[in-house]
Amino acid sequence: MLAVRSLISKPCPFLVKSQIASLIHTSANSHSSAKVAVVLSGCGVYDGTEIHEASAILVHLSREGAEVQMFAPDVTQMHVIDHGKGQPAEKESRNVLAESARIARGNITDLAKLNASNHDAVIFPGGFGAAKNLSTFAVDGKDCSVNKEVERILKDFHKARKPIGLCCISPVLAAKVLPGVEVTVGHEEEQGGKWPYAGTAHAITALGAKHKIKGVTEAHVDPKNKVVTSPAFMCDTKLHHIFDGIGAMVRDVLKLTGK
Ligand SMILES: *[C@@H]1O[C@H](CO)[C@@H](O)[C@H](O)[C@H]1NC(C)=O
Ligand SMILES: *[C@@H]1O[C@H](CO)[C@@H](O)[C@H](O)[C@H]1NC(C)=O
Ligand SMILES: CC(=O)N[C@H]1CO[C@H](CO)[C@@H](O)[C@@H]1O
Repeated sequence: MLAVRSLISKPCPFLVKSQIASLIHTSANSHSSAKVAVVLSGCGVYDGTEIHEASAILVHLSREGAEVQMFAPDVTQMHVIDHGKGQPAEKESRNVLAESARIARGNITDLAKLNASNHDAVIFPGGFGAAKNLSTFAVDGKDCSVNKEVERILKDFHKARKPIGLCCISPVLAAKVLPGVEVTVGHEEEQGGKWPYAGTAHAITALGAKHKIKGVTEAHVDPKNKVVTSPAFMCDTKLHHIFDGIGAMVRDVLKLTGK
């Protein structure tokens, strides 16, 4: 008892400051040299990219040493939602590329210019933009169509055997475009509100894909298709659990690049 307490309350005498710094450094950076494209769909959970998910992806990619370039389609948003009221702002119209530029701190490229041969992997954060602007899933469910550029990009990375990462609602894009792919959107039952969008798992199956049950801090890897998915905000939980699940997804994507 005494021994344990003294271990906790006293700083370890054998580690000098520089050693502590080098421990932190090695654990925090595995020096990936992968070039990763991140595809955004606006700015804000109800009409665009989920901002915390985009940020978590960028933090994890930065920590692992990857080189990032952000893209978004130059199209009008399906909706502009007043996020304070949770209702459409009827007379407003916004452009997906211009809104996504907010998250990219201005450094963003038209999705039409994304060429898979210039990147080692592609990652799609979630948010309703993926279901409203990158596809029509929010309106059409299993009968959805996918933005032509998004479809081209998913097929090109898949054909080139380059990994594709998706989280939250974005796995529906892969489910629609890549027949038989395995993805997760979390659990298949609501469990008293913990998984409010559990019905999406059934839509994934209806789209011809295979759904895999995963917890929020986990990622699922489909090694055959090199597709990596994590539930993120499909789960009603604390932000750090979502951050951790996205970290697992990012690391598995980077591992599959082999860089
Ligand atoms: C914008 O992103 C590109 C691609 O990642 C990078 O090469 C360039 O340095 C960035 N420009 C600025 C101003 O940050
Ligand atoms: C993509 O880049 C490769 C290599 O730079 C090039 O050969 C190819 O034509 C490009 N494709 C498109 C659609 O621009
Ligand atoms: C305004 C609008 O609805 N824009 C597009 C958002 O994205 C979907 C899917 O690509 C399109 O069908 C919409 O036209």
